[in-house]
Amino acid sequence: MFENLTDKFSDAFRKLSGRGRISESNITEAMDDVRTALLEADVHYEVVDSFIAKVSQLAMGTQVLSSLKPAQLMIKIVNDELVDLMGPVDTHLMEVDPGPTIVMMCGLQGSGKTTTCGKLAAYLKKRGRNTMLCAADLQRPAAVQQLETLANQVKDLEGPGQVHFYAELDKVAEYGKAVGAAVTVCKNALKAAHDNDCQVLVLDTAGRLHVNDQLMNELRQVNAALNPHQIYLVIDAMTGQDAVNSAKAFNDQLELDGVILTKFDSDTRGGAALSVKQITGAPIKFMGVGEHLDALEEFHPERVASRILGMGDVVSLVEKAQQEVSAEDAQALQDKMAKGTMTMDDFLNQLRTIRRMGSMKNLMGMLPGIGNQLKDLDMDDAQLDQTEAIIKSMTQHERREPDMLDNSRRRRISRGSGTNQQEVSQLVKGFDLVAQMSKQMAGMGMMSRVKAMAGLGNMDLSALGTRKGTAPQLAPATAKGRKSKYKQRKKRSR
Ligand SMILES: Nc1nc2c(ncn2[C@@H]2O[C@H](COP(=O)(O)OP(=O)(O)O)[C@@H](O)[C@H]2O)c(=O)[nH]1
Ligand SMILES: [Mg+2]
Repeated sequence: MFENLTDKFSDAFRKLSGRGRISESNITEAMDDVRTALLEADVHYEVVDSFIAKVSQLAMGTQVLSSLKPAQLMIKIVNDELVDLMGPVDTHLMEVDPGPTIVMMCGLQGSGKTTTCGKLAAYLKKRGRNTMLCAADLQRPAAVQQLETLANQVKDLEGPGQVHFYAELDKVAEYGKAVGAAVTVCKNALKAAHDNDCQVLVLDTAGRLHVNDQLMNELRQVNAALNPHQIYLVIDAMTGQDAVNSAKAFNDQLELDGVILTKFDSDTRGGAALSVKQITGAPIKFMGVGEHLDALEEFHPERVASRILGMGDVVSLVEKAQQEVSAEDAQALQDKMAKGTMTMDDFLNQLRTIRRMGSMKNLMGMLPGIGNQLKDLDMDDAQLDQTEAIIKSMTQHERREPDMLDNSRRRRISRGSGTNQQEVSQLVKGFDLVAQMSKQMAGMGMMSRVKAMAGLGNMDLSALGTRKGTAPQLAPATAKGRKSKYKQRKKRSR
């Protein structure tokens, strides 16, 4: 499913991935690729045009979170717009009281109407609804029998609801001669639905290979006579733009309430899924993912977008990064890092952020601030609590200027935090290390930063976790050196 589209999108984003920032020219280039990918997936050209325009505009206007990579940001923007294009989620099946809710299924021949009627009855049975299935496709006796077979299969499924079947086989012979045979059957089915206490009546109407007047006349008659609460169009997801064009024709005649996309399990290019909402305005309600009765899923645009892009992890990472670290916070921290005025409190906040992001930390390379340096750090909650306890035992002054932490202060802090002096020292070492690196990196351009980062992977930052026996590999400043640095700084600030 969507394989081609997924590949093409990856190519487009890969081209962006070498770029340091989002610029007008690389957006245009990437969007050309995205446009081609969508057209090849048989997405309706009007949909493609508006999609590209929207994504470009958003990309130009988006502030790049300091070290988020352009490709990652573009993936997020494209993802959100795909969701927007297909969404919002609307699996609500309008139910009226008193029932039954009349659901009319329509669509071209072979799109999957009859199968979907059976699936819908199974879906409703599980949810405790009584459903009447009405065979309103009178073109062939086999069509009636197909629905009956399905109804019998649904009866055997688990679930508190009941399933009933209504048909008038003799009307098949009348079909095409007498006008309104289908209308009569549907009206009688409604009575039967009342009599059998059904909450839902599903009408399986006739289809044609192509939209034609005869078909539309018949559907209009049923619509006028029964006034269904919901009219669903069943579309074969494999048929791309053709399906969308016929969807437009159905919608003009019937005012669709929803769309059901079938054959999502097969190798669909995606065109129908991406176009139909915008072209008809009707929400996609369900998708069929197989021939069996249980192969009906509620349609969730974000899941489908994620399948199309195949990059769900990047999307959720960018979301988390945007959530956890606001652009201003990141800028403020970067300024502090550049000036070498990062405090123990800033440090603790970053550790907390990373902890919240949990398993995402392997992707932390793009987190603004010092997340980069801490990404290889494996710190569990207990270690983090200990680190916090140590920092909380420091005075505000000490947190701002850890250089002043001589032996007697360290002793006091270790007693206050219930740790030993060595653990306090290790934390200070770790802090020094990160502060040094941060200061160096804050002065670098994007490219040198990336290079410096590559070297960081080998560095042992375990000292930060204050686990015994893991010394940092970069030689920390000696206590003496630190003291004199502190004095120097004091002198400067006077
Ligand atoms: N793989 C797959 N096949 C489906 C799905 N829905 C329907 N079909 C198949 O499509 C064919 C036509 O379905 P049918 O319900 O008879 O279409 P109708 O003419 O619109 O009533 C049948 O062979 C179904 O088994 C689906 O979601 N996935
Ligand atoms: Mg059928």
